[in-house]
Amino acid sequence: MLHASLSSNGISLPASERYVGYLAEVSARSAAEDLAKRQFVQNGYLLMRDIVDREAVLDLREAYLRMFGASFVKNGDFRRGEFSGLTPEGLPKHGFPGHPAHDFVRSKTFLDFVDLPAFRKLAEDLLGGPVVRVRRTPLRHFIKGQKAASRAHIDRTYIDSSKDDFVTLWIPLGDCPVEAGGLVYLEGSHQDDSMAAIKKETVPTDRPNDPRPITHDLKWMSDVTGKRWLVTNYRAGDLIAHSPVIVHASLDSASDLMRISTDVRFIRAGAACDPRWQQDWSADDGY
Ligand SMILES: O=C(O)CCC(=O)C(=O)O
Repeated sequence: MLHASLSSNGISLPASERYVGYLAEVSARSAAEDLAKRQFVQNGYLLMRDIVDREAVLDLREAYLRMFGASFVKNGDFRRGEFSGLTPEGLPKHGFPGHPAHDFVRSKTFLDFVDLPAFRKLAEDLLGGPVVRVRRTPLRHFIKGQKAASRAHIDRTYIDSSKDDFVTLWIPLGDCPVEAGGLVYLEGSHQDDSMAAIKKETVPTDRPNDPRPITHDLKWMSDVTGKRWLVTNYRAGDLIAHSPVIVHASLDSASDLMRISTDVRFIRAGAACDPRWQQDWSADDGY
């Protein structure tokens, strides 16, 4: 039982064992190890601890947050990155042109990070052959009190791909305890077609005109599937790889520590890549 009050998009998710569990961890240091590959196939995700240099991750967090000016973070501490409560005046919407995240994903600092050989190697080990990095790489940034989070979805709804040709690496850019609103996964959902049988009209949604997200109500999703949401306290240096068919979402941020993360995607070399994902990310691109 977690001693936290959890919600996603403002809807509460009971922190009981019925609704919430912990993500499995492997001690493997590389996805080339059989144990790691087996876990990825079995669970639909692979959580790896301390796989990226923690200081390099914090350097990236700092470089991004500095773009907002010193008053944005508590005590001027960009590496920790707690929200001061002060947002710069005239800030465009997150990731829209003119917002720091929009510039940052086009910067050498960011591209050097996402092009680290360790990420490519991990993807190659999981997909079992050469891969190409998908260019569109979102930078996520959630702040306490927004009651905004990623809705339950599978990646395949957003990017055309064959299930076995594609992998996402979700990388927290800083420590991200459960209450900071990291990524959560619906246990075993990569092996379950039951969602297809649920009539779309019965699904609660705060986006009736957008067929891509499944729902914003994680408790409902858990009730209807009988499955739990799996959480963890992510730390700078961790990453989680996931399959394009596992249902995932995120929790609302309820911590001063801002949740900043990126999702780096790889596709098997030679497989067709969705053309919409071959441009740099811009939050207004509609994809
Ligand atoms: O970081 C998020 O909130 C969403 C990320 C996501 O859905 C993904 O990496 O596939």
